[in-house]
Amino acid sequence: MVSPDHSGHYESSSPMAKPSLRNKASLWISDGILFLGGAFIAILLIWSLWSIASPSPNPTSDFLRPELKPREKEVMPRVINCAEGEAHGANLRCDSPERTFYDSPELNYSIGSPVMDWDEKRRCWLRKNPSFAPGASERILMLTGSQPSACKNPIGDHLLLRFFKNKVDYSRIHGYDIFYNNALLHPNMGSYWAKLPVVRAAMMAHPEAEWIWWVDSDALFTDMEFKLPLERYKDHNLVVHGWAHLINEQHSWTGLNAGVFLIRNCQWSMDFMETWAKMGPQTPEYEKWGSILRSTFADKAFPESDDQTGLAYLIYKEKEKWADRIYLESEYYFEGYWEEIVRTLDNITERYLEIEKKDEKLRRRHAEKVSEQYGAFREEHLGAAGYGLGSWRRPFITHFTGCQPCSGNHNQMYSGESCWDGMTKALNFADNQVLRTYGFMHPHLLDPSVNAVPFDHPA
Ligand SMILES: *[C@@H]1O[C@H](CO)[C@@H](O)[C@H](O)[C@H]1NC(C)=O
Ligand SMILES: *[C@@H]1O[C@H](CO)[C@@H](O)[C@H](O)[C@H]1NC(C)=O
Ligand SMILES: [Mn+2]
Repeated sequence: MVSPDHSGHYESSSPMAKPSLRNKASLWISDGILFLGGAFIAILLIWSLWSIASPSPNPTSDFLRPELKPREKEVMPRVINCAEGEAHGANLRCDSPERTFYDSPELNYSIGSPVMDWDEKRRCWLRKNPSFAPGASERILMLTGSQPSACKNPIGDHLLLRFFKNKVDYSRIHGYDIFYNNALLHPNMGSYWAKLPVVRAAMMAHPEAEWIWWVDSDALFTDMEFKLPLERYKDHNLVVHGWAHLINEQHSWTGLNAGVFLIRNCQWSMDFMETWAKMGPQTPEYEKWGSILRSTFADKAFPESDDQTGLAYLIYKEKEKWADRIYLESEYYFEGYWEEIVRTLDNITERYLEIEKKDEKLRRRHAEKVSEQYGAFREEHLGAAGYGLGSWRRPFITHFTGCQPCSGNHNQMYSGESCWDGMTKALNFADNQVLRTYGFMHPHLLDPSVNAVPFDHPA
């Protein structure tokens, strides 16, 4: 086992983490039924909206609308009204002239200087910028990033580009904003600690977003259609992939994974981030925390305090204070260990092709903008697929824990080749779901070339 690589800022929250046990079949089943029930209702709802909205579009009348004005007229200055955007979506050209938290001289974006009354400050900003209010309670900002310098691995920057493209694709398909950071926002919080200052700053830069979704640079979406079941998290402020008994009873530092998390943009999260960050390398307590964490979580592989074990510690030791608001998601691949996933991708491709052969509406050509509709259609066929390990559903997020694309370091449990081939396979698996809306697909998962898609004439 190699030691954690501190040059790989942002890469892999638990650089050399071992796979954790994740066969909680009985838990899945009860949660699964709830979730499927919800999914079924959602499909019914979308279906009924669809049937109302779809009758006889009139292409000619929609096409060259006479009220479209010449461009010159639009650049004329106008009186700006912040409410104006409401009917048409967010107004990006208006900031309320009234004071908001941004005008306070005490404003500070850094860890170590927590904001007070954040919930009220956010609400107040939204009141003054009302075009952002519709949909605010479900709005998601995705965050990811990598180190400030070039990658040591010769193909590292190329891999990071592809991992980022995948997140951009997912975000575009679902209408989420995304921010990629590659500056070290706190000089002493490098490596896996670097994401905390980014999340903190993004909370303040995005008062319009309810959720901040951190996704590591070495994780990718392998189901471009699946959406976070936000309704399930309505009473929680932080969601991570994890298993309570592995943390609280087995005291395993891999009882959760901190490389992907969803955190609510609220005061609780401000406070939680401060507490969590107090275990980091920027504090005089860093060494002390290293030994506390290692004595509490016996399987922790290296002596330095790390964000993942720190999070597990807060869940285990400060239940009333924090854990009640932390949702340990274990039903689906909120993030999943690549080694157990990559080998299933060919079979999953086959299963999905079979479904499409049976259902003509899934083969219909469509605009990328309406992709969520087709995700809902496909869900009708996935009832028996299950979720997580052993399922033939596309895994939601595949995480290359233990393979560092940028530094090129990897856990000695596997070869570098298996890491880079696995990444290529997963990236192409995801890209096929995107490219097909553009009329093309990779013929197989290790082939960089593409073929035109024969939609209604399956080969
Ligand atoms: C913000 O707070 C941090 C931590 O308390 C401090 O080091 C920094 O100087 C502050 N920055 C500004 C611009 O006040
Ligand atoms: C893929 O499917 C084949 C045929 O059904 C099966 O024999 C094989 O074990 C499956 N592979 C994996 C990794 O699930
Ligand atoms: Mn990672």
